Amino acid sequence: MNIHILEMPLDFGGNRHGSDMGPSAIRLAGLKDKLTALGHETKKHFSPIELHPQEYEEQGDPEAKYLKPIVLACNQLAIQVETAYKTDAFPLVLGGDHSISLGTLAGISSACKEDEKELGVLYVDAHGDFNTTETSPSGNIHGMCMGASCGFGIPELVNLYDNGRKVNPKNVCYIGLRDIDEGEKLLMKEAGVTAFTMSDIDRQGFSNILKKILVFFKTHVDVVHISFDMDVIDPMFAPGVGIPLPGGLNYREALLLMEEMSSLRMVKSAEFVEVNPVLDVRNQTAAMAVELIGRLLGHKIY
Ligand SMILES: [Mn+2]
Repeated sequence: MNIHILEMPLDFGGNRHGSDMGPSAIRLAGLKDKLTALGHETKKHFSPIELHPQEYEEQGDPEAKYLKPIVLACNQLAIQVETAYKTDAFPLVLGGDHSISLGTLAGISSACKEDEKELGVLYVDAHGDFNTTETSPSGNIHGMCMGASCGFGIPELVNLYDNGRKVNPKNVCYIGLRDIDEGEKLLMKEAGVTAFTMSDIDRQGFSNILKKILVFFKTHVDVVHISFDMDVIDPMFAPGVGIPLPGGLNYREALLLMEEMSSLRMVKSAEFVEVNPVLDVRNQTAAMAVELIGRLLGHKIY
């Protein structure tokens, strides 16, 4: 497969700086060698954005911090994701904080619309990222990106790149949730997303939840995008993230999730976000991201 690696060194969406170094950390952890060993081509690898560091940008509205530079960067990313998809390449987006998913989803959604394909999203995250400026306690856009992609929130985000929502919330499946703000919880329920929390995993068992996820996508959509926030994984295995929360997926569960999604043969794009090398220990979170990408793109043990 031809893979376009799109690096998004952008950390405007969250409070803690450092995820702008995520793409370099993933690169250093051996992404290219991993993909090449799996027989993939990685001729295109670049950053679609030209940005000043956060320190030199205006924060702007405290209810939607750094809105302007985020919208600009996400528009640039959307163009490249759409181009990759249309040339039969796999767009692999490396964050950066989760706000970049606004651009990835805008690009893939636009391509799917033209193709008349129904798009679904597997959102792998400890958090809902479904706030609006009204419900957000922080004004950080990385906590609003999924809500806005589903059509909720300020017009600058909802209409980014293309007018209206990018994905039908009924086609969105969450896994790994363990911290959701009250306001966003109501909105997620109203929108009708499917959510598997860590408690669901504890009650039903991980492999049963996996089966449900595969059935969900087979019965709802034609194309799947994976949005993978490294904070879904327990900080014991992935300490280098902006908001570490105990009680997450373990190493093997995360790898198995990617293997199963690979076997579905419907995943046409993916992003791995919130790797923060400043908070990491010996680059292990970035190394784990490389392992996850490998499993998603065909690595089998036996
Ligand atoms: Mn997130």
